[in-house]
Amino acid sequence: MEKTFLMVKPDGVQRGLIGEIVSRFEQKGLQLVAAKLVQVSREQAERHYAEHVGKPFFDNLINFITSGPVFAMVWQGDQVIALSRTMIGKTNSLEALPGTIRGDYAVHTNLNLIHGSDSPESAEREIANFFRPEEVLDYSKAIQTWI
Ligand code: RTP
Ligand code: MG
Repeated sequence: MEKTFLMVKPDGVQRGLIGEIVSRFEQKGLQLVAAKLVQVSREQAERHYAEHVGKPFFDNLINFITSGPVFAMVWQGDQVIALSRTMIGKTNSLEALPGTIRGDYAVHTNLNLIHGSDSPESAEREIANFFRPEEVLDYSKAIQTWI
């Protein structure tokens, strides 16, 4: 089963949207296998966003993601990486459609509430940057036994 790293960013935590965001993935039928509130260090943030080093928005992005606690999660499910990116919505707030998390709650590209891994390689690297292997639990949901 595929896993992805999802993270409610500091703006989502500040705005009290953790429950709403978790609820959407639960209601979709995805499975939560790890979660914790984290104050991200600069080093951890730079590892997380390593692909963006040198881009004009990099410093702002690191300042933002370290500005307050984030809610880090690992979710599991069939094609969960692509599915969760669809549910999150486009990066650009003007393109994030209503019905997506960003489309419903975010008005600015830099305050876009939630991160989601964009590939299996990113997911593996990002999960390892936030969770020890034993923090990612393995349990079955009853519904999965008969589909
Ligand atoms: P994320 O990694 O945070 O889930 O967002 P994403 O995949 O949708 O977008 P990505 O391209 O990875 O960019 C990471 C974050 O950097 C900010 N950004 N600003 N042109 C810009 O000003 C620009 N491009 C990206 C966004 O906050 C984005 O979430
Ligand atoms: Mg990204």
